[in-house]
Amino acid sequence: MGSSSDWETMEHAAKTLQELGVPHETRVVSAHRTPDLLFEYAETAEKRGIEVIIAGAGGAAHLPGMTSSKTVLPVLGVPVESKTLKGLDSLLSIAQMPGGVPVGTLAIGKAGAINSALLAAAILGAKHPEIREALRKFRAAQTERVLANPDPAASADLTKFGLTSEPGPVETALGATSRSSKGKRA
Ligand code: RP5
Repeated sequence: MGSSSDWETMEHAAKTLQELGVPHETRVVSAHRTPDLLFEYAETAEKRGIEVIIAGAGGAAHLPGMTSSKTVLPVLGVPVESKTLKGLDSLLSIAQMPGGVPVGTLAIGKAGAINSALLAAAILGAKHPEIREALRKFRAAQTERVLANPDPAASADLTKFGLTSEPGPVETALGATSRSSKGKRA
């Protein structure tokens, strides 16, 4: 990532990689403040056994593009949300690479960070079956969680609105309708 201030976002990538059991390292490498370190990091990554690089940066976010220019490893870019332009600057800086040097660009912020890890796992899964299986399990568990909680209102804290979970007149009426027109409601 370009700055330690990006960690709040990029920790979601690290946590997701950890959950999937993907070995990884996390580093602050700035395209603007430590350009020599960036070149060294990108140039030596392949030799060190790194297979995918996730680069998160904000504002005039040159890190992912410059990293990609110095390696043929896949580089995934996460646009970190900036204060002034809400990450639109980061998104465009990372996504709008000229033809020839690609950066796989994810969504702005936390969602992009999580998805960068999932996409990295999908890429690594072609070579490492255990990572592909971990990804399959992650997706199945996610589907299960959604199916197990179809009604957010059922688990909402109604007491903060001065309500109880006892059915009110409208719900009772709906229940009566439901019973009287059996089979018509989902
Ligand atoms: C970028 O500038 C970093 O990726 C960060 O998102 C942004 C601001 O950096 P700091 O000023 O917080 O270090 O290079």
